[in-house]
Amino acid sequence: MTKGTSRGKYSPEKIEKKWQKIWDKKKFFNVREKKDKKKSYILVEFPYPSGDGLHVGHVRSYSALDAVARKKRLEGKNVLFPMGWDAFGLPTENYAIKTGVHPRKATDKNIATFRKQLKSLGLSFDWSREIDTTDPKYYKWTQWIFLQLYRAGLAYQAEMPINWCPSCKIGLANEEVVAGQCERCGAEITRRRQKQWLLKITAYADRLLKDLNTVDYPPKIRTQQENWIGRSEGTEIQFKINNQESEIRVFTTRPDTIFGATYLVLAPEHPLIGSCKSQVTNYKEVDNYIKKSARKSDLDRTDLTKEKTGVELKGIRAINPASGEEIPIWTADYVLMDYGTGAIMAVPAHDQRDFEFAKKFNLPIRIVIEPETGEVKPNEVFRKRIVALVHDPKSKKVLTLDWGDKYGGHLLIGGGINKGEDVEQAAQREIKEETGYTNVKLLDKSETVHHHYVAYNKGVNRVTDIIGLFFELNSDQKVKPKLSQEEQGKFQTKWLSYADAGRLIKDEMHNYLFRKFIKGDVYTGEGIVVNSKQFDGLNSEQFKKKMTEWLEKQGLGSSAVNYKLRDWIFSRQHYWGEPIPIIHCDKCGVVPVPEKDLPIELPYVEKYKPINTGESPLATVKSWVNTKCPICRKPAKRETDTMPNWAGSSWYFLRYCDPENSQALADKNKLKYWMPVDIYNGGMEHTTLHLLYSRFWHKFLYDKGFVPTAEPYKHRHSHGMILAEDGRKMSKSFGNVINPDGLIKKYGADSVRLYEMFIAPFEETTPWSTQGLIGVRRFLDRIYTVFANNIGWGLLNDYPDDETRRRRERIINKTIKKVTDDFDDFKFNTAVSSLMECFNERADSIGESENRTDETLSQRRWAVKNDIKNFLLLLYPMAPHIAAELWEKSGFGDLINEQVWPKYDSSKLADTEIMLVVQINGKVRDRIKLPADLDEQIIKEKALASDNVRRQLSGRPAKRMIYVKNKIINIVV
Ligand code: ANZ
Ligand code: ZN
Repeated sequence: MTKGTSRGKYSPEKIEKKWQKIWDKKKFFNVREKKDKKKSYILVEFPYPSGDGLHVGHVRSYSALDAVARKKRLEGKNVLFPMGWDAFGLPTENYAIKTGVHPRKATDKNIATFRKQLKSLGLSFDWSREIDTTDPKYYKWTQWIFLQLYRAGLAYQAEMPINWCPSCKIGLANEEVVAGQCERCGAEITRRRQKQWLLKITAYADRLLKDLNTVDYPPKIRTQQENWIGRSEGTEIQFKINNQESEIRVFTTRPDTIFGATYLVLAPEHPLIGSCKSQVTNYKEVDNYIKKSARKSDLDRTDLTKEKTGVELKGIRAINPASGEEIPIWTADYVLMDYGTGAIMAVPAHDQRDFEFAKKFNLPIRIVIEPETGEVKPNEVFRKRIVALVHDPKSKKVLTLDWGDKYGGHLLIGGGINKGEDVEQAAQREIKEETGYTNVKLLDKSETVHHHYVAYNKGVNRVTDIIGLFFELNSDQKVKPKLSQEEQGKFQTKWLSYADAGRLIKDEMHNYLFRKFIKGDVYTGEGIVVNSKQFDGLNSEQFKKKMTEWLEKQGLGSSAVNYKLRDWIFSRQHYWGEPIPIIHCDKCGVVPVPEKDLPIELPYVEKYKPINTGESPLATVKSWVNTKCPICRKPAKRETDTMPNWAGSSWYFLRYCDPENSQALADKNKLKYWMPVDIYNGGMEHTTLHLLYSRFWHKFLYDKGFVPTAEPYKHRHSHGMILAEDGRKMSKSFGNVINPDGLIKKYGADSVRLYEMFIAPFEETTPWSTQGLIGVRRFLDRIYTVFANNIGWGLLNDYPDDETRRRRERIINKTIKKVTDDFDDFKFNTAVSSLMECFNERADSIGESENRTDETLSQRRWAVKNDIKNFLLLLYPMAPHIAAELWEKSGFGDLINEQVWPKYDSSKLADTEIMLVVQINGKVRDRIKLPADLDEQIIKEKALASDNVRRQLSGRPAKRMIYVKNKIINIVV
């Protein structure tokens, strides 16, 4: 800035307060249903108001969605953009235990802090709709929904082995246990049986999966939901027990391996074990084993790295329905009771867990599937071949041939079988001919592998029966390799470490043999059926179908579907949660609280410490616990478990539609107007739990006619985390948490907001950089100064000439298009950079001569009213305060938030003119202005005709000319 021309400095501290007051006072962002206006419901996950206050990670999601909301309003939409507090939960309770401050008090204080912080960012929430999940007026309806679920049979009690955190003294859902530890405190989880409330989310598994087709979630989120639900199609098969009526049902996804089932395994909790007690001769041993495994968590039991354990049930045997063979029955804790039928047929040749178990206990292993690798191709020529793997046990290396990328990369040693040779001789010969090694010892042979491939050197499709042979190198003894004409120089012999070999041997068949011999992997894929009597030769797919049909006919089995999804453990033994509205009466049993008595409010408690009985602290409040049975009026007791912190957030988006309603969770017409949520943004960590839980509740409410849509959210987006400046996760313990308050004070809310949108692609995790924030602040400084000056000098109604108009209109229209599209695609960072480009568009690149650098003139590029209007409108959603201020200063009338989002004129987007850079031997010698998209021949002539070029060439002829369209021409002399 030249001194004296400054029309004022950018002071966000003044501007931001001013506009926040104006917006607040006029209630611009408060909405009501408007029949004639299209709605848009934009939702950000509401925060847990922790004692730490907001951090910059929260701000990322709020800023972005606020920008979307503001833009939608300018686009004429009636926008619902609400905020509230997900305020029940352990941290507050733990804080209360530590400090003695009542959770209610602590929560109110934390909410006040969060609210103040959010307001200082100037986020355009409809604050009249603020909700708090711990407010009895709110949780009355959370309890009400529970009662509806209970009536529908979807809430039930069961004695469950639960994950127990001995430090928090709380039962945890599986998803709250991370690698065997409590998600909150890190303590080692133990198991404990306890009566728990569960919600039957599994009843909705199929619909939760199918209806993913009706919503628009990013693929990553969709896949996570699908995997969590974990639909598995298979067959249930009955195995009769000899000399007995009873039978064992197993669930398998591989009925094609039934002839390889050499034993059965029951989960230790399987009821059949108890009912066969009298026949089991070693029952004591079995019983001991059952007791031991009851102490382990599912995670421990299914951990692939842990040594398998188990006990045979001696005295009883099962009959394989396909082979008629008698096989032993075991119990082992790698089989879980709550998946499938709690029993499996073990196929050690084709299942890794069964394989390890069988090896340990010396059970028979029978191969019934031969691998089929590669793709089946037409006109295949059949061959028999060998593949040899030579390993050096001393150096732990594998001998490979590197054929280069074109011919399959790293492979083991392969070759044909000559007349009169057996496979071992063929392999020995190939090893010698191709690598020269002569002193190797055979260790193992594989089953036949049916491999389909293209023999590149011959150009034919082949199907081969391959036998893999596993050799050990005895010594380095070597002769000169004897290569055929075709092999000469085509490959290099290489010794690879096991790790490299696993990675570099890409061919499916070679890689399988490597894993089989070196890692002890079994073949778990599908293939060709063998050792299965009349079914030999079928492929897995055909045999699966045939076997299932046959079993069905015999009444011995049927196809079945299982889900990984478990019912939702809904009880917590804690104080700071919604009381479960149930009364236990000695006479009437479990009695739901009558709806008219809701809410069941949390009583005031002096001590919050969970008690060692595993009960909630509420159990100690006698005056609350003791009540009357609603049916028989006799003394009864209240349920003392509370709901998990996922309860309140499972329906909050509905309450925002009608937050004050005391008659219903929300008015039906209001729900009809606002639902579904159009855009929902939240963290990736909520993809499987919160998102599934809330979809489940919503579907239930839909079935009961309480909500108008089958799905709650139309689009879902997820933002990446913001890490601390040191690249680590922000955490109190590292002391690296970045609080936005100081930054807002120092740099302004607009800078913080704009920076968080600019920081990286929205879904990417990225570290914070205060330097980056300062850069964005500078950008706003420059906008303010340039615009304020131009306003001061007087804005122009029109461009000085047609030439300038064309140029400026192109830039502005392009930017409108880019920002509009980027907002729709959640590409906020590139929206910001296109605004920066638009603002900075340098004089030379828009066709002004290079020496016109004087600031006053270049600043006058921003003198035309329309340009300024459009630019401010594009800036407004992301940096609303400064845009509002400059709008007002420009005297455009009304407020910027009452304007219409600019539209671009697509006829003005094309580059009509280019600045062609002319180089001679790579050095820039001239720039010439030309119409875009000229014929290459004309371009060449124009370039050679330039005065500068002619002078430089001084008669030398051009050898070649290289043209980069509309950009550069390089003359080579
Ligand atoms: C025989 C078999 C042969 C199996 C084979 C696999 C490979 P998904 O896909 O996850 O559904 N299984 C069944 N119930 C189980 C339980 N309660 N606890 C532990 N394992 C159980 O897995 C289904 C497979 O997991 C089933 O198919 C069964 O093993 C095992 F070559 O049966 B399979
Ligand atoms: Zn009663």
